[in-house]
Amino acid sequence: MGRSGRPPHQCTPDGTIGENAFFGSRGGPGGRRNEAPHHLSSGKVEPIDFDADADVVAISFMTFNAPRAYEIARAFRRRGKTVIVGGYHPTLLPQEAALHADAVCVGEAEANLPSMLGDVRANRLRKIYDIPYERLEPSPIEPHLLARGKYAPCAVVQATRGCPNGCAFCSVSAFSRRTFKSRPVADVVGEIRRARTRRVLFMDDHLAADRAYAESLLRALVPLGRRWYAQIGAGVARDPGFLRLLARSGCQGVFVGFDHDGPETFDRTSRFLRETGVEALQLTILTPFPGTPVFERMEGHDRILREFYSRRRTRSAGKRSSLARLRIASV
Ligand code: B12
Ligand code: SF4
Repeated sequence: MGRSGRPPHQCTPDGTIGENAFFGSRGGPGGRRNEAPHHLSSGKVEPIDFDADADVVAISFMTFNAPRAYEIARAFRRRGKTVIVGGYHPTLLPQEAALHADAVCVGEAEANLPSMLGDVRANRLRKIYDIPYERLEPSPIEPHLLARGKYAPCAVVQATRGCPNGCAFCSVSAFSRRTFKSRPVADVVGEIRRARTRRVLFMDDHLAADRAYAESLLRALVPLGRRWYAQIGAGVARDPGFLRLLARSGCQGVFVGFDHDGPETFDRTSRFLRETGVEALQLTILTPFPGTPVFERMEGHDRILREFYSRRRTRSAGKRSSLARLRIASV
């Protein structure tokens, strides 16, 4: 439970950057400027400290919270802070994000953040940074940068990034340009061993996309005795050997996704739910995310309403009178 008495629901951000990260002028040892990040927070969990003692504010956001992220960026820039942004939405619509920030990271922070901070220091910050990153060595989050008790008490780990499947509606394949990469198993296991919690949440999009890699990771997890959760393609259900290995390695649950179209979807879904007794359910409508083939197709047919960006809440998508235009939405 968090200090507020409510369960902490927000995962600790993985990788190098939080939803808001402050880099800056807090004195380091001997009064030297300290350019390491000094606070990571989620705007949904903690109030944002607009007067933070920072030179650079880094903001990460998805499409659904872009309008709020732009408000936050404006507020910091009014206070003279340098604002850099990254994440799914800025990567997929960098020109739009550049209107609201001093610099935009397209893709992964591991490749771009050092150049961005170096250029801030040298007073030559550019608008867009798009340095590709071939490896996968995410920096584990430094726990002291997060407020204690406010985030879910589990280790957040990423073993693989990307997904080779290329579903037309999915931002992951748009972001990763359909690439898939994995970390050495020993590296992942080392990070999990060092984590102080027993629970582990993998941020991977499809942990079993490379079955041989997944099997070697699972075998290495067996002796650790951790309890873990991940997203995995439903196809593994057809492989009893893999399912046994999942169970032995400490897997407590997997998130699987199904996409259906057509009026029979509702009956099929409700029958499936009754038969399988799934424990957690997230139902979403088809959302045309920027950068995806679905978005391109709908935009080509003039079915995207741009007013999304001027609205705070967009909870509906679907037919709009006979025009059948779709609003970009997040549910
Ligand atoms: C775990 C997860 C969740 C969790 C936890 C979310 C959380 N807020 O902590 C849960 C299940 C709650 C969730 C919910 C939702 N999610 Co989600 N989620 C993910 C998932 C699988 C991993 C996120 C993650 O931590 N990745 C690891 C980090 C390291 O990656 P990253 O954030 O992209 O950061 C890297 C770069 O982008 C870059 N970067 C990021 N920020 C910044 C900032 C700066 C300044 C710089 C320099 C670089 C930089 O560097 C990082 C390291 O390389 C992603 C898919 C994915 N692979 O990322 C989907 C994803 C982000 N989710 C998505 C969506 C749509 C949602 C929901 C809106 C779904 C819904 N309809 O309700 C909700 C929103 C909930 C909320 N209020 O936050 C979409 C976003 C699409 C988009 N275009 O915006 C994704 C991409 C999934 C998909 N298949 O499309 N989600
Ligand atoms: S399998 Fe999942 S993660 Fe991979 S492209 Fe399709 S929806 Fe995205």
